[in-house]
Amino acid sequence: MSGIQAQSSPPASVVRPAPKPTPAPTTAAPAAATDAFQPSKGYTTLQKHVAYFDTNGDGKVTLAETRQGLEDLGLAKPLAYPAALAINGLLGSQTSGHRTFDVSVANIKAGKHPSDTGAIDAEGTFHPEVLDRIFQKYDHDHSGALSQSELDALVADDKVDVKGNLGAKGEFGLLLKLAADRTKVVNGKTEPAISRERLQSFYDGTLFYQLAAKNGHPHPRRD
Ligand SMILES: [Ca+2]
Repeated sequence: MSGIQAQSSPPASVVRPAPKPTPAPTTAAPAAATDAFQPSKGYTTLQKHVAYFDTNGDGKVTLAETRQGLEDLGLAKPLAYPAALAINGLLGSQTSGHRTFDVSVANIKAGKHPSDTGAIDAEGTFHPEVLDRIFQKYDHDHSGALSQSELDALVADDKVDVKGNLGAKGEFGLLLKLAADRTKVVNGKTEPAISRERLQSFYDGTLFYQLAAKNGHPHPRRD
């Protein structure tokens, strides 16, 4: 008896299913075990937002990249370094899991704090309907823009923790400084304000790219 088993042929009456199309061979290397971006997976809105700062695309935002990114947005040099120190000092360790000033783009959702508005969910995806509710509640004159004091009221209402509350104040303060596109008169005082459209572009991750390009410093898009 031979050790090779004969292969039985299927009966002639069996109809074989049509062969499935074979996927085209790919030469792409398997994903490396790294927290660098994998663009094929698509970025969340929060990742797109922070990836603006990752100019060399290595998946980490260094202190120098944050400083440069802030300057490109129009922040004055003397303010950009302390702001970068605060941002990377807070988010570096939270997103990377060890003590570092490098912020992990892939894991930026770990840097979210409980005192935020909820317009970006835990996975880093933007929900426009939350922005609608924010405007219904805080845009008191229905002008389609939120002023400094209206944003202050929003941040105060969202306060859950002290650190997150300070972070939220800092974020909106910086946002108004860099991106205010309206003014509003509140209690007889003119305040800087940000329009619904602009706030939406902040949340959907496209605002920073637009502002820097307008300032003559285009950053590579990460989509
Ligand atoms: Ca980088």
